[in-house]
Amino acid sequence: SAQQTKVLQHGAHRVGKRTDAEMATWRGYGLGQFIHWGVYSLFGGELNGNYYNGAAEWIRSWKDMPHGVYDSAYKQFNPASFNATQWAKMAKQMGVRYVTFTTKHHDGFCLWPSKYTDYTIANSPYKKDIVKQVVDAYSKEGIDVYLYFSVMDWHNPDWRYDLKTKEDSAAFERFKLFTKNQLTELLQQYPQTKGLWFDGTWDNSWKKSGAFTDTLEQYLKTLHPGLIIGSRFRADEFGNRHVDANGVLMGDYEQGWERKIPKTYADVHGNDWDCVMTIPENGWGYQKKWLGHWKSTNEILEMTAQCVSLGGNFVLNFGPRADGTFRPEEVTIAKEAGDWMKINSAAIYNCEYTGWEKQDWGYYTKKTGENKVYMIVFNVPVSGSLKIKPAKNTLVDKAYLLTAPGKNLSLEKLDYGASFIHVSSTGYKQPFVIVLETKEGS
Ligand code: FHN
Repeated sequence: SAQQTKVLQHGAHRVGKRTDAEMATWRGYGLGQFIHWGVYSLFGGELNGNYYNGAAEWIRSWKDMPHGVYDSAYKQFNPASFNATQWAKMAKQMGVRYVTFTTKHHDGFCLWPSKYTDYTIANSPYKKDIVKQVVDAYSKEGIDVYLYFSVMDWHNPDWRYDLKTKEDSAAFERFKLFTKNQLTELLQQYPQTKGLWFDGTWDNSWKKSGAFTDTLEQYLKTLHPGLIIGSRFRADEFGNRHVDANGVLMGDYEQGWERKIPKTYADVHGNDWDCVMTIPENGWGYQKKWLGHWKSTNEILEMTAQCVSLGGNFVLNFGPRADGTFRPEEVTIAKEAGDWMKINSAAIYNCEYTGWEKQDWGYYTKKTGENKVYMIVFNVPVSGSLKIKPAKNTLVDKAYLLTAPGKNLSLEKLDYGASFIHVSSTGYKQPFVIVLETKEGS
């Protein structure tokens, strides 16, 4: 059927994935860390003994929160126990390969000494540049750094949700320049930055600025070749976000997978993508009380495996306390996930979608550029028989536990191109990995 294609000036400028080395690195990360830290961490979702039931980093917008109280709280932001090197070492031990750090969340407070506003870390009792410490410490550990930046800014008087009057437009012109200046400043001050992670870009004011957002994205990429920017940044000239009026992704990867994971490969439309996830049900900044379910390490590992099996990365959020320390639950998860990754990361790093039919025991991943498929096994059936059914023209040559190379597992052939691998049916506390060496053939 004939497809209606609109001629767009500010739609996608590329169809399909980026093919450069920077993006290949991004694609291979597998596991990442997100950190939400700022003035909201001082409250931890609480004010005078009452708990806000929204996400803790949104507490400024709670009806019970006087703006004056929130907006002067930075005068108490003095993270005596903050040690960026310790943060980076914890992340390294966990096995994450990139971090996304909040330079400025919706409240507008800047964790770097921006010269375009006074509402920054430089004017807190702490004074020192936090973004620089994070960028330096993580880069030193070999973890790539991405800067989270909220365009929506509750502190800047020129921010507008919509442009309804001339006055709105004039204010928003100033706001756009402010945004461009801050982004330029970040890239110039922290040249190790690999990408920008945008947020707070959903309001009409921004959606009506398609030409500006497009030009700004191109400018940032010229300033910083290789820079990675997801689909949350800009809008086309019709105000479409993520995908343009022709349904083509705008941005280097799909950024819509927040607290949700695609179920099938068809859901990702051939795009690069990552999933950002909270440990509690919702809430990114520090929350004194985690209400409801919070995820176990095995659930987190399963989400990681699921994302990688569908060609994406999994990014787990941490919300440090205002003093710069992590709550014990997060420390434990980082440690346990890291212990698992130490043994099994071969099945997570530089892996991609296999195209093999999913089976109930877990997830397949494939080492990019190699004839190696991993089975990350979460659910062993009571029979102990794990079914595998390779994609067309693929045969399994050998199977062995990742922890016992050289000790081949026997493959029982079934008559429809499938096989069984028989394992013990009980006794597992954690997922395990079986390596399949494959070759062409049928
Ligand atoms: O409103 C924010 C929220 O506080 C948090 O930063 C998340 C992280 O992906 N992004 C926004 C909601 O989409």
